Amino acid sequence: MKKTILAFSRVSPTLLEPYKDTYNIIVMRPEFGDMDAQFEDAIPSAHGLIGGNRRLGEAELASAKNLEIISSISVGYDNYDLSYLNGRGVMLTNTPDVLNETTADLAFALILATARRIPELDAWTKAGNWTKTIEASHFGCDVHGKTLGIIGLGKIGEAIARRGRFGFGMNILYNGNNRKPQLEKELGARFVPQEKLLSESHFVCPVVPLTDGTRNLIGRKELALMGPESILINVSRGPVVDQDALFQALEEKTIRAAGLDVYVKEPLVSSGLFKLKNVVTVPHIGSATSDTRNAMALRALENLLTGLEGRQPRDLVNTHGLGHRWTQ
Ligand code: 8YV
Repeated sequence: MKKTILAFSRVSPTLLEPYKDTYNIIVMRPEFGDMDAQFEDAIPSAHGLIGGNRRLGEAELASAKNLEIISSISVGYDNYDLSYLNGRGVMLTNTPDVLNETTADLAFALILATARRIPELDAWTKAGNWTKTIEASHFGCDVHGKTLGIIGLGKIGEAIARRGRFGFGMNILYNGNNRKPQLEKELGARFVPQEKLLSESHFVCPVVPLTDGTRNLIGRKELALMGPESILINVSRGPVVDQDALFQALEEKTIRAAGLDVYVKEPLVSSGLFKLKNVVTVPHIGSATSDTRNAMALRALENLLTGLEGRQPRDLVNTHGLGHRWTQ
């Protein structure tokens, strides 16, 4: 009996083509109609899912009696109800590593864009306002030599820190669950209490997964510690930051600016943030380059096929949650 693979978000048509003789392949596409309806129609037959950007838990998967594995094309897996998947014995895999550098590039794009007010001054110039030499009111702030504070020095945080240290001669402060002595040696990174990081960093960058422990990690108190010369950069998950508190801090200029790639609600069609000049907003593009998204899809495909063949996938997230099934 051929197992069924459901691609529940847009994947390249060529990704699964080579496997159509081995598996029944269903690829959801917006042009085929309502995506939720396509998912509900296809999910009862699916043995393996591949895709991203869709919340999946009991409500969505109760009818998926054949489901063996969800291969997420993402490094974050807060979209998935892990305890439900563990109870069902369903494997969940993600795509770590392949997007670290691309996401770190985006973080630095936001650091530079906010510091030097690029989007604001681009619009100002294009509106024909540059009629005389610019003045102090158009000045930004430096990045080189400043202090970059990273909360969560994981793989992506490390890539950001490297850019800061070796690219811009920045001083690196970090906080998080784990000490990184090698990075302290290599980058001169200093582990400091979060309060010190927030009060001493010119750029504050939370790079943590979204968990109950990191939700609203940056709230009113933390923003108040940052001060009027500091800039918040968020390329992790929107709910890591109290977005209402951030709006107020930006509006009242109790922090200098923010560069945001992620939001509490996505997609974000309208927001008070869009009216503020001291915030740069981009639409969750951290991993959004062709090369990286292709690499992620291939990594997810490898995980999916390995799991459907009954072997342990490289990027199994819930190894322990599946208990006896896999020996570590
Ligand atoms: C996904 C993301 O990469 O990888 C993640 O966790 O945040 C996203 O950028 C993207 O949505 C593709 O699924």
